[in-house]
Amino acid sequence: MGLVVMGVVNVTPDSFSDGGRFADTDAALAHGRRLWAEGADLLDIGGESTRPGATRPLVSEELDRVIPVIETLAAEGARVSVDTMRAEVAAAAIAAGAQVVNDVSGGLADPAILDVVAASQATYVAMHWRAHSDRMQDLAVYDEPGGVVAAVVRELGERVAAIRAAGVPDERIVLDPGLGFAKSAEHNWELVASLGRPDGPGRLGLPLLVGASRKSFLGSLLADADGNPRPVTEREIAGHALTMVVAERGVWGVRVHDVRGTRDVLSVWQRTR
Ligand code: PMM
Repeated sequence: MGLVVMGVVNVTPDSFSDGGRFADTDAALAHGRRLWAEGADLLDIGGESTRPGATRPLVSEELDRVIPVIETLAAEGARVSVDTMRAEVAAAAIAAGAQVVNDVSGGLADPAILDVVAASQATYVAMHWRAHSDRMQDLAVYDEPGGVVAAVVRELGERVAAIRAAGVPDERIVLDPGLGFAKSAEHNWELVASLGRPDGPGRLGLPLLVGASRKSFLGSLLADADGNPRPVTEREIAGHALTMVVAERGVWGVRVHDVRGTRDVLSVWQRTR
């Protein structure tokens, strides 16, 4: 298989990127079906917004949001991942047909999630993360030698040790540098630059997923002359350019909102190889 395209289906009333338009089950299903038809390899269903400053939903709210969507899309033949930090939600999602658990906390928020994954056949995506959204930007400090790249590799390496210790085999582990999570725009660009480099996260020897789509570091890159960031709905082309770059640098997959555009980019990329 070529590079994996993970299409984002946020079932949250407060997601920064889609304004909560897919907040109800039917709308989320319609969105998921569309992304699947456009060629997503994986639909990433999430019920907790990780927007900086967001407050957490109750477990019951998160379950109510994601489980009916996962159940239906999986029954229709889509390959589904659940975007959750909670063991209870991961277990219910796997039972409902999810084949991938995408944990932005890499097992730090709820360590029992690693046991749930180990006891299943699910693939586990472990993202670099330092704290929940209400205080993550306070922790965007990387003073150690080697800066953000060395810190992310070291901290992801610690997560890998914990994931392996829980009994998840390497064939089922994917790592993610966590662009935008406890990171400044500069930190994100440094991490992107390190992909494919011997000191980058690839050095951990596991496949990498990158989620850059619509994030604010793209908005600030494209700011207007007065310094106003490019609005979230107008960052798609920049995101596609980044997909091309990270594809060239050997990542396993990308997590994107615009599946159709991403497929176009990858068609061009693959045709040039
Ligand atoms: N970003 C968000 C949510 N989940 N999961 C992974 N693995 N990597 C990411 O970069 C990531 C994620 C936040 O973005 P959104 O609100 O647009 O979904």
